[in-house]
Amino acid sequence: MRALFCATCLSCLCLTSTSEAELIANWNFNSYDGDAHTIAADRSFAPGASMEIDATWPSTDLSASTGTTENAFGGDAAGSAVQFANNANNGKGLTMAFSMDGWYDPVLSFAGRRTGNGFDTNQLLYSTDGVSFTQFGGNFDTVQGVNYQTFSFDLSTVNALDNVSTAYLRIQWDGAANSSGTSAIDNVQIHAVPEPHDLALIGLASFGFITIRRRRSQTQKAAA
Ligand SMILES: [Ca+2]
Ligand SMILES: [Ca+2]
Ligand SMILES: [Ca+2]
Repeated sequence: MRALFCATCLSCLCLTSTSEAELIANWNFNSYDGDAHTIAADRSFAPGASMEIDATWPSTDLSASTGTTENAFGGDAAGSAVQFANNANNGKGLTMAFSMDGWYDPVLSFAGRRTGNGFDTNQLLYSTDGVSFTQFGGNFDTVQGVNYQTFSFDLSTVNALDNVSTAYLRIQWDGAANSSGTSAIDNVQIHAVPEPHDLALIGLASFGFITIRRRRSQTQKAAA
């Protein structure tokens, strides 16, 4: 009974030690050329995390704006940010694709800012197939100003994203008032929690069980 209890304790300890969220994808845009629609992640736990700006968004309405260290990961320089412009693009956006295989409870964060006439009625959407998207939470505003602010979205309640081979997060811009309206984002980070390794748990629990059995048998021998 005691052995079983201790084995359970070990399992709990193991679960606790692996429950820290870790970075699984990150874009700092410091090498963004101001035109490209496909932007590879600067850091990605599983290779291939990518950001795709809608093909219908003209390159002339994309630019490399001044970046920021707000929400920067690992001491990244401010460098550039990607800037989206023009109310003609209201309703278009960008989609990030990344692996959630072995991960759960994703959290998205980024630094954002906009001009007074920029995109102020934006949506975050998620998908597990890249085709059918569901809005997460209400509309959000990237807040007018020169200074960037950090925006964070905790998607841990969206269990459909847990452990999927490819998860999709989409930022859809809307509400720009005229052609000079812009929003810019920098330092996109996606964190998630690693799934506990079942085999490791079983192994550790067994180890605890054997150790306790051995200790008990030694105690019994000493008492005899
Ligand atoms: Ca451009
Ligand atoms: Ca940057
Ligand atoms: Ca979850």
